[in-house]
Amino acid sequence: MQSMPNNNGGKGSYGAEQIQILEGLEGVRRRPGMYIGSTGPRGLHHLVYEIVDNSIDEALAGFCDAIIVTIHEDNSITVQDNGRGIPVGIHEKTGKSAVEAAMTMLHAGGKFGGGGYKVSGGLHGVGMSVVNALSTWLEVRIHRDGFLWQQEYRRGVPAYDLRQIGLSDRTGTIITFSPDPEIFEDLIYSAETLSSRLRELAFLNKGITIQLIDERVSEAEDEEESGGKNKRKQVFHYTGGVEDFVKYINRNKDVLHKVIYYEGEKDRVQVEIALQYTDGYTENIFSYVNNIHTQEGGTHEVGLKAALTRVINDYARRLNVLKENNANLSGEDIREGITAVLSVKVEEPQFEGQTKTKLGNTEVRSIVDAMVSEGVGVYLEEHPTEAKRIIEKTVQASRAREAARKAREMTRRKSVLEKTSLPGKLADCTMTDPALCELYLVEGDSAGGSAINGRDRRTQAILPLRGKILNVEKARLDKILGNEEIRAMITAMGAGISDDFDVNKARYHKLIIMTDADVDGAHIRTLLLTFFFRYMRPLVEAGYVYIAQPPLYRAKAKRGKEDQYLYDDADLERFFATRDKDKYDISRYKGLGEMDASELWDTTMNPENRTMLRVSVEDAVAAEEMFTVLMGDKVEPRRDFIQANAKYATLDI
Ligand code: 0RA
Repeated sequence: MQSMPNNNGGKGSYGAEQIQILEGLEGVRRRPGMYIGSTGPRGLHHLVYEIVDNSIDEALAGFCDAIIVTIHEDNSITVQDNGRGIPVGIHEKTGKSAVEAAMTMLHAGGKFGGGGYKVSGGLHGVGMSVVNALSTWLEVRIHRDGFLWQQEYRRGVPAYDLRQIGLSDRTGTIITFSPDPEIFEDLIYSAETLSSRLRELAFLNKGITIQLIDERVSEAEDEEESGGKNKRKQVFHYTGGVEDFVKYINRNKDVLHKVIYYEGEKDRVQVEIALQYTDGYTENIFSYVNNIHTQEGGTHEVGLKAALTRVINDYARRLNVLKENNANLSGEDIREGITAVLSVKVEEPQFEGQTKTKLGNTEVRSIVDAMVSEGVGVYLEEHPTEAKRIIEKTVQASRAREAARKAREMTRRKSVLEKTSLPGKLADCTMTDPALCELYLVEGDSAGGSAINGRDRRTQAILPLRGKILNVEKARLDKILGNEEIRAMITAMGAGISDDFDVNKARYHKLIIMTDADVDGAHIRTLLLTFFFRYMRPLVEAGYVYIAQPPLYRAKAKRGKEDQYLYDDADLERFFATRDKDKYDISRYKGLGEMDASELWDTTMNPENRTMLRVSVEDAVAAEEMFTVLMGDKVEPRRDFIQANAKYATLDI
């Protein structure tokens, strides 16, 4: 049995060690953004992932197979696992229990483990002490060595030494924490945000069972029909790993064959890859390193793409679909309609790039390349019918791409010849610094006219769009480039499209979608978002895409000066909670076109007082799913999605 914790830990001497710890925790509280990215919803949810990651590590080490995350009614969180339990023995150097060291010392986590390799860990990898420092209250309970142990902390500081509170015949760790309102802007947890990350973790770590329990949903409520979905308790458990992940992503799509799956390990790099072609046109590759979504790709993704291009071309030549004098199929042709999930686990990942989500380890490229060659190569050999279907698809893609290239060439040549290559309908702004410039996409010519008259012409450019734009989810690039509204947007933005889109060339750093507050407006907005998500995604990822919020009502006092714009029904209700409706003239705007130039400026466009929604791609898998469902061919899932989301007024990707 391990030694008992000494009980004069924090009390007797108040030495340099203790002061250092307090300073460390204080540093975290003073600059939380440095440790968890933000103090907004993202940072709040990051606290949960930080704790869960430790349990995942324990699972990867082979000692844990069940994790339960509970959102309590007061938005405190419990993360529970059946691992070995955080060690309770005394840490020699500090004289503290190992658990106290992990909870109070920055970067202490992981060090006290020894042996086994740590491949997981959050992006920031800051550990449990940061969660502790940012919680008003944290309690840890540990089943270990025959006892149940407990310790509590207040804003990171121990309330008492680790103590035994009972006997136990099992092992595991239970951590409960309450995020600090002094730190976080909003304390409400989103079950949806947590569930999509926990589901992802369950896919990426096959065999583990992860449960999410939302105690804010009453059991009675849970009994009711909720679209066949259990809202209080969700269980994620996948024995197929990333194969199940690809099935899940493609569940609403028409696929060309069963999922191709390969798993292997070389030089202590673990690789898991699953891929499947759909009859669609978009490429969806999700890559992960140590459970972290590598949004910017990296060496592992390069290895996957290179191998795929080579293997498919080799096979196409062998089938004689590609003749001796034909050029190779390009990588993009080969990836049209593909859904792939690549998960690698690497001991010492080097993360590079703007958001530190690009893998840099060069050795990983050839390892992934070799495994994909092997996996896909063998599959094609053993499944000639499916292989033929895949090759046919890539050849068609290649033909369409050639047509698109010609169409694009035309638009390019035009812009070289004519100096004024900007679209005729664009009312451009006079300033040229992209950081200061905004492009408004306005629904309809009449609202476009008001916007042009009402704008600040120095920084605000207006592009009126007529009618509905093309649904890009159902068209290939050549057809998309044939659409006038889309061409106008591409030339106005000036940064290209699709593979040659370069966000650094964007002529505006704010692209603002301004549509009517009705069903048609919402549809146009969705079409536009689909286009940006599919063909200018870096623009969305850079946070350059916004949605304008025009008011729905205007309440003008019949006597007196009060004149108030109200943005939705909740706003209206709030306003009249303390006022008498009979005493006001209330007008409801049916569309932007009903507003004159100065109204539009005052309510929606004036940077001093407007509110806008910034579109973000928090969760690429969820966004992908949303666009597939909203814009794709299948009617059933769309109806379900719209019904399930009918209560949400706004659209968030
Ligand atoms: C280091 C060593 C050992 C367990 C853990 C860390 C551990 C940490 C966490 C955090 C949440 N759940 C956890 N489960 C385990 C075990 C060392 C040993 O028993 O030899």
